[in-house]
Amino acid sequence: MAKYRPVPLTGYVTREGAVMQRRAANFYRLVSRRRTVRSFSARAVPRAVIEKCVLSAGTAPSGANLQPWHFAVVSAPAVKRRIRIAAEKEEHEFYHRRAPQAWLKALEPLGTDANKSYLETAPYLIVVFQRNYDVDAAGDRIMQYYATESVGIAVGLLLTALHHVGLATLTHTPNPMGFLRSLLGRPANERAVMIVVAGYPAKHAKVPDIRRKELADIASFFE
Ligand code: IYR
Repeated sequence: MAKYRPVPLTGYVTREGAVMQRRAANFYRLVSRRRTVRSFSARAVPRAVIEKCVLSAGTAPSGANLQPWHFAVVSAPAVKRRIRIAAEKEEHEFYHRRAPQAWLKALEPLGTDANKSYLETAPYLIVVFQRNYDVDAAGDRIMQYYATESVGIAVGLLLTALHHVGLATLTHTPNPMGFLRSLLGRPANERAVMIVVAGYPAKHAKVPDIRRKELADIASFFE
């Protein structure tokens, strides 16, 4: 095991008072404009932008810093098409057979259905994989810690980064999504957890009329 050899904290910027207040307000304004979008434009997005956003996701904290994620970035039309076909097959089963009535009722205000044409229209599908164990040189398994939480944080950063650069996003979770590992040739120790769809929104994109909870509904303060 590697020994603890600390280095000085660099890159930290001290901010106080009004500056901190203003930055908090500005950041909230930025992220509160993020909406999940389900109709995308085919307009191209530079790969370099996506690369930086993926790097941003990779800055997430992770259990024992094992960084248990992999991002399969798909822009090839033929691969997007295969993902769409496989996802729609699962979604059709979900909407017409598997989903309990209560789940369908909960989804009603979002207007979702089994049609996943955006999986082909959007320029980028970022398929997020979670590594459930690692394999060392001797072929022995290395345990991962808090992989689910770590990958969740990374996806949060990915969405925030993509939103920040001016791209619309959608977190899509085909159910089940085992097909993604074989389709993308990922190893057996990885499991697909999400497809992050990214691109410009369609010109007249519509979104559901949703509200976010108030501070008092999501936080309690012990002072
Ligand atoms: N995976 C399906 C269903 C779906 C489930 C939830 I929970 C959502 O918030 C949205 C959709 C689909 O993509 O349509």
